[in-house]
Amino acid sequence: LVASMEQVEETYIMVKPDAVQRGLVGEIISRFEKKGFKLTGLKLFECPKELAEEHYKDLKSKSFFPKLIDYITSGPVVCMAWEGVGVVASARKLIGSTDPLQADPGTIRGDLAVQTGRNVVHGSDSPENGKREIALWFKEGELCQWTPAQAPWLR
Ligand code: RTP
Repeated sequence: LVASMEQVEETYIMVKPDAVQRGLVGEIISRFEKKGFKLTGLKLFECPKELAEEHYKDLKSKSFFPKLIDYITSGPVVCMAWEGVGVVASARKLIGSTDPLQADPGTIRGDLAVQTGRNVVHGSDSPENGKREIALWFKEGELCQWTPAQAPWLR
C-alpha cells in the first residue's frame, strides 16, 4: 500500500552538544536511518545565541531558559531534517521522554542519557513546528529533495 502524499511530514531533529562531545552522532543518526525515514538535511553547526533563543522561544518564561540556551550554544550541534509518513510523532517515540530517567529503554534518551538538561537530542513536537524549525535552521539550498533507490519496503 502506497501512502498518500498528504501524510508525508517533515521533522527537525538535532543532536545536542553533549551528544556531539560524547561521540554519539553516528549512533543517533542511525536510529532514524534504520527506522526507514528519509534524510533531507544534515550539517554540523555552531548555533548562535539568537537562533537558540528563537528556536526555544515558547520556553522563554521558564526558569531553566538561560541554562537551556547556554547548553545548546556550548558546542556544535548536528542539524537534521527528516521526512516520512508520520515522522513527527514517530521520531518523538524514538527519542523518548524529556527526562531521560523516565524514558523507556530502547529509546535514544532511555539508552543514552540521564539528565533532562543533557538529553542528547531534540525532535519537533508537531508537523507545523517541524516546518518552522527546518526553515529556521537550514538555508535554501542546504536541503536535498531526492528519491531513494528502489526501497518500497520502507514506505
Ligand atoms: P526538545 O524540544 O529538546 O525535543 O525537548 P522536549 O520537547 O522533550 O522538552 P521541552 O519541554 O520542549 O524542553 C526543551 C528542552 O529544555 C530542556 N529542559 N530543561 N527542568 C529543566 O531543567 C528542563 N526542562 C526542559 C531539555 O533539554 C528539553 O529537551
